[in-house]
Amino acid sequence: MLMRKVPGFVPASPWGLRLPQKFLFLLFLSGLVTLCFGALFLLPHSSRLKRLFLAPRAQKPGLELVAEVAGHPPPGRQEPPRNPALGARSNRLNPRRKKERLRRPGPTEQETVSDSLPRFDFKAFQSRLRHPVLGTRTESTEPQSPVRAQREKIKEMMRFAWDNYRRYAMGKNELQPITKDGYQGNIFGGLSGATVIDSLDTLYLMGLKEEFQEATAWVENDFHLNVTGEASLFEVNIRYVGGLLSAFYLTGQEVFRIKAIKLGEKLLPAFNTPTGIPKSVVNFKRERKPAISGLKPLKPKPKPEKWGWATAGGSSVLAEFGSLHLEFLHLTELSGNQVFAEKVRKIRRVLRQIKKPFGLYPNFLSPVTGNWEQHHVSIGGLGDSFYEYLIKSWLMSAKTDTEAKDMYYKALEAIETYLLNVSPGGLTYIAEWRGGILDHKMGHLACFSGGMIALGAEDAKEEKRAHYRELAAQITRTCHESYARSDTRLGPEAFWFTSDREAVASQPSESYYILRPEVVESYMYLWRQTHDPVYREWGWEVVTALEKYCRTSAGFSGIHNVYSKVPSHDNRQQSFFLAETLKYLYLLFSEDDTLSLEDWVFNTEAHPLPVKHLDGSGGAGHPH
Ligand code: DMJ
Repeated sequence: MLMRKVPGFVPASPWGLRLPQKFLFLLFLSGLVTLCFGALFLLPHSSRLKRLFLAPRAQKPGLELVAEVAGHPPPGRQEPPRNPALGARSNRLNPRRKKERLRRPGPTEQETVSDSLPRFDFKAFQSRLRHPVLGTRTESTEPQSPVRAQREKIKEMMRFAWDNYRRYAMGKNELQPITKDGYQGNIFGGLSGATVIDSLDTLYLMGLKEEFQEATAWVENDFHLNVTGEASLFEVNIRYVGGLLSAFYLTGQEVFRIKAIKLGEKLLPAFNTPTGIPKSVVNFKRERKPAISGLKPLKPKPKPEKWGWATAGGSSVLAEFGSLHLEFLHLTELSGNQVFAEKVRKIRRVLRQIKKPFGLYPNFLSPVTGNWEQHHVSIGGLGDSFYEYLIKSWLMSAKTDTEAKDMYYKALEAIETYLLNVSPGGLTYIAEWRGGILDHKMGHLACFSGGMIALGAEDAKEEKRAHYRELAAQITRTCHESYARSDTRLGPEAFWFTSDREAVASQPSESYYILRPEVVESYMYLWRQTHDPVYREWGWEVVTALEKYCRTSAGFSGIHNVYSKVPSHDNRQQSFFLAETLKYLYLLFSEDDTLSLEDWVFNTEAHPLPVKHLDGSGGAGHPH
């Protein structure tokens, strides 16, 4: 209202309102504001106005962030696609992106999910370790020693393998070094970045700090779990879950713990079988979007279970369902959720109770009936890591899991009785058993057993210890022979013992080498047990051969024929080359207290998992 100035009249305010009028006006105004603000809550969830005025913190916190941990960025946060070849490094170096992240309102995904997890006392865990994680060696106390130079060479190989992966295939599962691109494959159910996750602990161990940070940044920003597809339970467990668990135990960074647990949860549907023996394949389903209320994600409707897969070759494989124990116990340890431990205890119960032919464990079991499906026994592929996980469960439990120990030594005795042989040329080998008939061959995969038997020798009955040490050495020597008898000094996928050949492949289809670790794995354990220099010599032969035949201009590749000096590359840099082969080689040339076997067991993908020391008498101080 405009008041004309009248002489003698003193206005009540600059606007000419009297006090009661002013009061009434303010009352009306505040009523109007309250009404408008309240109306925002009635708008649909997707309304732009609502998103503009109600910051995420004002909404039910956390849900979209939980969804993000589970694998997909929530709407509105998607960033423009980046050059996949630049991947995490570009994240790390892009300060704008960093700023954006810092500006994000509300809690970070880590905080949100951590809130629902019990606290893990990482310092207390570290204090229980007997040795500093990376040992007491420092480069300055070991100047220019030949062994240091060898270690440095292996570190250079790791850097080269990583750099090329990062350059040509960042975020893909593996590098194809000849075509210089990425390989995705279909065994991981749509998960990506197997090489990143498999490399984390090796990068950390070797002190490749910048590369480790790149890998970590990728896990934080780009490792999404909300994928669909059929995955191998075993492969996802040993590579992804194992890799994340190790990365957590080495660094204490919550992102690894959270993603390991989330991924572990995605594996649980595989266990929905009548026996509790998991299926080999787990079907990852995309998590449904939160309901309109934004409060709770919709539960997928349960589908009636069909057991068609069980009758159509749907057996579960001993090495697969028998190699979950270590990781699943740690998932329970880190999450406080007993479900993981219960699943593997159930498997153990079935295996303990089932009748075993001659004390042997066949490789195939029906998850529906709980019966063995075929009487094929092997310490190589299909059986291998089941035996490994028995002895390592004993060790990881700080020698309290006597059930695992008993099962291990009994199984080993049966293997010795029925499968062990010595060739006319004096080579000790473990054959394969088909319903009582022996195949006199060993797979490359079976060569891990030298290391396993060495590891288990120390806790055997007194009268058996020396025998197991010798057996471990003999098997490892045989595996070395399979390398020494090839033109490339690399070993074939399988080798035979017949009247006319020993420790060589019998046909081209088994003459390939795909950068596998098992032979150098055994060298590492035998070195730690005996300090016999021959294991370092043999390990160095492998380094030389890898450089000569497997190194290409853009990474390392497997070769089709170890009996040809002209390499024909298979165009794959397997993720286990970075996880295992290079790690075991590096450890072979390191001190014994680097990832000491008193503190760590290696899962079957060489990811170190800590021994559960029961007391607090660790002298590790502040591990590296
Ligand atoms: C790895 O994934 C693991 O070592 C597994 O136990 C067997 N196969 C490969 C390496 O050869």
